[in-house]
Amino acid sequence: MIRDKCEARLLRRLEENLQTTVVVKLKKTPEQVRMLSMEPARLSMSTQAAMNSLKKEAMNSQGEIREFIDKEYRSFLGSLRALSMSPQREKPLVKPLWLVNAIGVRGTPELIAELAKRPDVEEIVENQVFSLPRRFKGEAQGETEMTWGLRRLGVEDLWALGYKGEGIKVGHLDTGVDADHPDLKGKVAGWAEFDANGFEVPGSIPHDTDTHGTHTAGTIIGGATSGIAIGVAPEATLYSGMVLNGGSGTLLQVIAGMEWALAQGVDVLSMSLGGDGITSVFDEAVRNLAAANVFQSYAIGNSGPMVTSAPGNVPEAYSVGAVDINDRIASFSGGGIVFRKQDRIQPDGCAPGVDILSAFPRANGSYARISGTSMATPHVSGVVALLKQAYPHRSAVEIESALNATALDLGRRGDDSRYGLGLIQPKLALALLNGGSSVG
Ligand SMILES: [Ca+2]
Repeated sequence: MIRDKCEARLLRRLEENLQTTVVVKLKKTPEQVRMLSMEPARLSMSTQAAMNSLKKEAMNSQGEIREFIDKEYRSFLGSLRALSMSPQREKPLVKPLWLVNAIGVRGTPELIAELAKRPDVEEIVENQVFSLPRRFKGEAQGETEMTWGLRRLGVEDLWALGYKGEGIKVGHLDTGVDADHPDLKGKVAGWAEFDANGFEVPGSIPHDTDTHGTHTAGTIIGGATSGIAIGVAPEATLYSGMVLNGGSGTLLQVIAGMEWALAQGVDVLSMSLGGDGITSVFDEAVRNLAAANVFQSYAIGNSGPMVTSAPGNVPEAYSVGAVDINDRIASFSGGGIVFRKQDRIQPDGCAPGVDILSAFPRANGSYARISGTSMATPHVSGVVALLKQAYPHRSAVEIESALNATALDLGRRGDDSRYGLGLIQPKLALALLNGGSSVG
């Protein structure tokens, strides 16, 4: 039984007889099956309704297994008492999730084996660690007034129409953020830090445990105090969750951050993170965020052609590849076909991601120029914030369709595994959302 439900890597760990943190996925309830069988566009659920439904389903279906874990530990303590011994193992740690119907459990191999036997358990996976994708030092591009990325996307045309992101909430899960950076000050409206087991750290205040989060935040909401505008949506507000402590984070940490972002009511979620290959727990999380009408822009990864990273490669996310100032795809930019049903070619599209100037924590020099699909992703997130401000009643699916229909085809003709549908063209997407012509 345990072999059917656990990955090989996790089984090896359990054989080493170590306390392990795992994510236990429960079988879907009939309501969850119904939600998953519908196209996100047709669910037309409000964010609040989607959240309430997810929480209710999780609460109703997780009671028994949580009781089982408690009982198992109580009986362990009881047997020790009978032998007059003191406990030599900790109480199992349980982190209930609701964005996916799963619980995080830190426990002994025996407990995990018992959980695998339960009929309500679908799968048990390791609390996988994600590390930041490789980053590449960038070269100067001789910009004035704004970064080449903002210029290439023509964001000034949208700004001129009054769309700078006002009233739009962007979720940002990363290494943290230097919220007092002069280009970010006053724009970080929400902050939370999560530990490796997915619990929120009480009393945490905004800080960057690396430099990556401040850089990606700068591309979304950064201002122009240096004389060069760095952010696509400088009037949007950022909800920043620290899920990569010093550059790496766990599956539970990231899922907890995704739950938190949804609870903040974000319109867009930007994640410049991921792990190469497929992580099944992300499928349900991404799907449910889509059902709650959140636009998800996620990096496709920096491992080059034929490799994609999760959660960017989940069909309901908008996965982003990186191009340079000459519209050439970066050699590191990922893509390919993920072999699952309803899969399409990855990435979905691309955005400026090479030699990108943005904010760095003040302690690290305030500005830096780096390259990666991590840098392309926040460009898309910022653009979606502008489009959402212009057309607040357009759904995440409609906005994605507009980006897809107006993308500038690059590379091989048509959709391809390097550029996806091509470079996003915000002004044309705006016109399409308005019902205007997409030809420009
Ligand atoms: Ca193409």
